Amino acid sequence: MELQTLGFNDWFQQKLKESDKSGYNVARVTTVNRDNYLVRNETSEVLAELAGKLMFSAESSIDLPTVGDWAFVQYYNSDTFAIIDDLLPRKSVLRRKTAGKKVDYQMIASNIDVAFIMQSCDFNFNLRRLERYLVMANDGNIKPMFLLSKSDLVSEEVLEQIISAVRSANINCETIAFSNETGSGLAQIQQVLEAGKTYCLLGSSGVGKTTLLNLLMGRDAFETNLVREKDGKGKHTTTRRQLTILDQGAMLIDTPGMRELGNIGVSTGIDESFTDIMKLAEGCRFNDCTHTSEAGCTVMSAVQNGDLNEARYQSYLKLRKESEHYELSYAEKRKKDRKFGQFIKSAKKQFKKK
Ligand SMILES: Nc1nc2c(ncn2[C@@H]2O[C@H](COP(=O)(O)OP(=O)(O)OP(=O)(O)O)[C@@H](O)[C@H]2O)c(=O)[nH]1
Ligand SMILES: [Mg+2]
Ligand SMILES: [Zn+2]
Repeated sequence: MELQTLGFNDWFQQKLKESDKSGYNVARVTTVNRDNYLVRNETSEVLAELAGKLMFSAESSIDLPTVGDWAFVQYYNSDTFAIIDDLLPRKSVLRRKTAGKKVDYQMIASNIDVAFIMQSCDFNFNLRRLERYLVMANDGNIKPMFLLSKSDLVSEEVLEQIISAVRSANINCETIAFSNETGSGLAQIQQVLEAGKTYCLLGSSGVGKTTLLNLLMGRDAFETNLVREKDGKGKHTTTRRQLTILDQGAMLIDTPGMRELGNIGVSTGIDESFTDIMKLAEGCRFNDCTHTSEAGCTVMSAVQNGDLNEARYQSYLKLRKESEHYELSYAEKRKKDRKFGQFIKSAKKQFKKK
């Protein structure tokens, strides 16, 4: 096996050249556990730990390894154990705002080519949530695809209704309806998967992410679980992020279901996810039109005459407002962190002088 088969391409090769770490080995982070990692290179997958330097220099959890990262490592004990010294730059990231009020990001995965956003046809289908995931993928520079799982649970009519609801919401990302149960649509998913590319499964708990992974692997390698009948909610069966290499060479990252994708804290990605609105906005009288109160706003007139769905318009405004608010708070936080860093530095200097 070569590093290329694990997704190491010209982009990373260039970053490697530009770095001053030519003496190091390079390996891909395939599993993130609570206290350690698994990293994989051409020959093997081994347990790895963080170098102290990396651990202590990390300002936030986004500076630490996440699944999919390429890392500079040193091997020990006849190559059975590794220390992660540093990370190569990330080509793409999936990240979300941390839960609660804290202003920070939580990494989901990195160096992803395609994000499979999965919703099940029964209780889970929700356009507004889909829009949030799309913004997250676009923000991270990742191609999104929509997977509608459990198509066996609804009639053909209902399935058609769901798909046309996606279309009429102007969401134009590729959509595949499938069933792990009957196998319908699986061939379409298999056709999408390319050797050497990395795919990430995203979606609520219980929608069937791990079941799909097991099917694609051809065996029950990972645990899945029944969902509660009452509300169709899963119980978070998958608890860690893990990169699996399929026999045909594509890499698939399974993630624990996200209970909720609240404020996603993006800085970009909204315009790409609302191209219909961007297109309408070209006709607005003012270049800096906010589409909320201005005269000659073609976006608002499209809502009025029914060309643009009101709920989609509201969803756009809401995501934009959240994102602006979050960007401000994040910039503020980084400023404070830096100030604190400077304070510690000068305190240390003072201390040394004495
Ligand atoms: N009817 C039906 N059930 C399915 C399908 N896919 C998965 N299931 C069932 O849904 C339940 C949850 O599946 P999982 O694969 O564990 O779901 P998950 O998305 O990995 O959930 P988390 O790991 O908690 O995020 C299991 O009981 C599966 O058997 C499907 O296509 N049709
Ligand atoms: Mg799972
Ligand atoms: Zn406007």
